[in-house]
Amino acid sequence: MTSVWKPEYELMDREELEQLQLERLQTIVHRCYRNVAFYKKKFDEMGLLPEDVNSLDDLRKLPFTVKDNLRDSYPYDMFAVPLREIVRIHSSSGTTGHPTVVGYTRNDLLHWSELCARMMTMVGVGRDDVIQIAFGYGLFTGAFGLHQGAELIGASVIPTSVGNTRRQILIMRDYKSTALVCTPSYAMTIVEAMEEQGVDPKTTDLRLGLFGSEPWTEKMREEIESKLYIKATDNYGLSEVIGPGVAGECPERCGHHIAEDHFLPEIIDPETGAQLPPGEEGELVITTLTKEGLPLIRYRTRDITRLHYEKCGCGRTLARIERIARRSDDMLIIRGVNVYPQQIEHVLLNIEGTKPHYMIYVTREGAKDRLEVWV
Ligand code: DLL
Repeated sequence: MTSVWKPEYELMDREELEQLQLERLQTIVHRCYRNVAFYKKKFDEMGLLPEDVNSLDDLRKLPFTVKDNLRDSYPYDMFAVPLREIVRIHSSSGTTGHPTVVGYTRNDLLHWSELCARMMTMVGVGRDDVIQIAFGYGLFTGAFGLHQGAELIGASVIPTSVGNTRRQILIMRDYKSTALVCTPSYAMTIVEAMEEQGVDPKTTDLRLGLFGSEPWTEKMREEIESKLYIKATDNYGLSEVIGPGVAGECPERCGHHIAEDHFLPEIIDPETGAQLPPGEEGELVITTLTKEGLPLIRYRTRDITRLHYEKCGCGRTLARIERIARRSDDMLIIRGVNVYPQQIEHVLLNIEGTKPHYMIYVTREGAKDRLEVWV
């Protein structure tokens, strides 16, 4: 059993957790209604008041939020605090045109670091680890989130960022990295490069992989584990909600514990929007319970999964989501980069001589996705 970062939350009695969730939900609903014009308008149209939320079941009454709402509020209109309260801005690709902009207050950053530390502790990261972060540092949330979490734990962080695979391998060997943080497909790229260069992975100190940001399979996990001689773990998150740190695997490997004290999860039928009972497959919807900069009510992630509430063998009481295998929209994740077909269409429409009839072919060469556009 690995250690638990915050037992008072991760092992919380469900009744107590639900009380905390309700109090936080009521606060967040008030914050959204008072400070975000989008929510005020939605609530008014639906004849709802923040006071109408008196139980967790009342969540059903509340409106959904979708990615387009964020896009239409570009860049800052969904922020619930004045810009001077925001200390960090990240963004991710939107469907067309505008990207989605996310802002963090100082408290949001503290929570985010805590959540990443929690998730990393869950797979066994400790202060003696040397963490090589091979996610791109920039607008993407992956690198910064896990970087902050690792520092909070007290591990040594090497921010190599993504790319320059030869240098990654050199650093991994010479700086004695014990954990690798990146997309599973980039881990496979590193494996292939090691094979090409005749580097024996056994000669590194690597023991752990923390992978996420794109779907991958058990088969790929087995391959990475056997070729790199590490334990490969999966973690899940999305920028709109906070970034990495939303949910992560424990050593039991029976799903990802979702940080329910910060995120209230639901599963809905993507067609009708109706809430589905635990264990049924549907779209994951998340309400943020503590966020100040960009609080979201019933955000539709478009990720398809199931929710389980049975107590886990690791002792954590937090609900688990199953590994994400697909989405309810047409977003593709190509080598960790989110791509919408509409974005490709948008580019084509602006190229003289092309017609907006096109085919997108996605193939795999080894572990690398390859996207071709036929026009
Ligand atoms: O990918 C956040 C993240 C960074 C998660 C690093 C884990 C590690 P976005 O770029 O906004 O944020 O993409 C979010 O990626 O809605 C899922 O469709 C997909 N996704 C993220 N993690 C996983 C995973 C980051 N472990 C979108 N398995 C999400 C499958 C994942 N899909």
